[in-house]
Amino acid sequence: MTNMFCYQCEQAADGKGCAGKAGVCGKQAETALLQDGLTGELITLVKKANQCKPSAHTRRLMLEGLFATLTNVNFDGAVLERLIREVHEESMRLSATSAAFKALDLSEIWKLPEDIRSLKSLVLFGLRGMAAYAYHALVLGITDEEVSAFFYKALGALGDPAQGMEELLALAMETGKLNLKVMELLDKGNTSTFGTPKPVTVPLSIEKGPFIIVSGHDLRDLELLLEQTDGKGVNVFTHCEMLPAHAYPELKKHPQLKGNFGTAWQNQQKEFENIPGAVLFTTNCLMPVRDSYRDRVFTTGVAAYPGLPCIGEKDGKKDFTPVINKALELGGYAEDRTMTGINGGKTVTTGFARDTVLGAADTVIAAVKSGAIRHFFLVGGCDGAKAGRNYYTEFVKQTPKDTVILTLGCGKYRFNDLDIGSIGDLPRIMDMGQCNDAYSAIKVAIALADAFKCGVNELPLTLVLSWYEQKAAAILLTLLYLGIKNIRLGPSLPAFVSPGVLDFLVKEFNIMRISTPEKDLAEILGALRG
Ligand code: FSO
Ligand code: SF4
Repeated sequence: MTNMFCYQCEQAADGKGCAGKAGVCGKQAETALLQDGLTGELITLVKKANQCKPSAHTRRLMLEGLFATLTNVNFDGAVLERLIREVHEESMRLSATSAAFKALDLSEIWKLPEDIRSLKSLVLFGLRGMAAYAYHALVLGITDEEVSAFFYKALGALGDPAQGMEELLALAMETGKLNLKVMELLDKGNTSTFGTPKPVTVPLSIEKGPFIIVSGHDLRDLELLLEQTDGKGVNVFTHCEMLPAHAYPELKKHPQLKGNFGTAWQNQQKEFENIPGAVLFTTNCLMPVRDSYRDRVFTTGVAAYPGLPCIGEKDGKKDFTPVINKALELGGYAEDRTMTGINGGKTVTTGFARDTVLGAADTVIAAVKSGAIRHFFLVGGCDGAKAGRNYYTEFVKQTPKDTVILTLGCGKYRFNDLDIGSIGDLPRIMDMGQCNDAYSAIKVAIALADAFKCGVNELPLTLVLSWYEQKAAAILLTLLYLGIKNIRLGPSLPAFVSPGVLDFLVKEFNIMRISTPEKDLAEILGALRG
């Protein structure tokens, strides 16, 4: 029997790890072992890359390889086998000798002493998340030598048995530092390609007629699809993390980009049931595909699922004709269809990125000084299936009227259709974008701290985060690198954080697990009064 072990995401079985034949996410043991094999090959590749000059091909393979091991991205054994072969060949090419070699066996890392294993896992998962962002920047033509060199160094350290606690803790912080740089590069790529995001109200209803739903994070893929659907009578709707696309002028200019379909990723199997439209997954979070909609789902980029067509790339171009034809064949709904968010709202807003919020900085600062705004909460991160995630809905509902909620990532679907009013001209819920737009939130926090002449930790701001997969691990490392304290994290703490490492995080950063909305709000706002 083939046995797997994986504990990289928040769904890890029993809060410990998925073992045996399949994971909670639907990943089969064979796939998990291929992902481990691919990671071992990548660690071996960077050893060679650290000894000689890697090429642009080495970098692309490394990013694709890491991205393909992220939760809910790639379930396709054939694609993983191809990647393993390509990485091995690249290692051979970079080798000084032509002698055959065996790649690192990742299970060696799982056998290490608890705290070392925990820190190596934290760095590995952070690197996987960071690779996803670096890949999105790469497809927009943006790369950075310092970032590539860090990937090689950090992956190399994972395969080095001499690395101790001190070195690995420093490496974890450096991962946070470099992830900040990657998010900055991606922000630059997104804004220089698609324009500066502007606040926008997005309908949740679906208009009659043929349609395509685009999910995932890759704005470039959405742009290509929009260009190819111009004038074809096919509407395009965003799904999950693609929602912020509506705020970018270069994407919004396409009139067929109509609205947003459904809620967060974990509801897709229910929401896509018998859907009369085509679905395109550009990245995570892709769930095992059910028969009732299997024939209308496509993937592209690093996302893959056995049996689903994956739209490939040739000379920087992608041909989405099969997706468009499928939408035309299915025909869509016969009548406009009214749909709502999880709280019954018919629209959501997005596009409150750094330029918009900082553009209103004078108003914000005056509102804080006058007491009109008492506190900011950054309630963001990932959504997921656990019932405990209802915490975030209740938390937002219970926040006092003189507080503002900044949000990002797919966790916002728990509350982004709520109408909780505004403070003057400022809406009380402001969606800053996708999870990588944590960069925008960091810029805003730093600018506010400058304006108030204090540190970020002294601002009337509390971070209440939800995590699911490895991009959240990368962002958390960035926040810790920036010295941000008192983060509340939920719905549970990562299985890969050992008691020893947790002890360090609590002592250094006072990181804490969410409790109940009532208790946490009382503590946060009570501490302000005290
Ligand atoms: Fe969500 Fe999935 Fe964006 Fe993640 S759709 S969970 S952190 O992939 O990346 O927020
Ligand atoms: Fe389990 Fe998450 Fe790993 Fe899937 S990615 S096997 S749910 S720990």
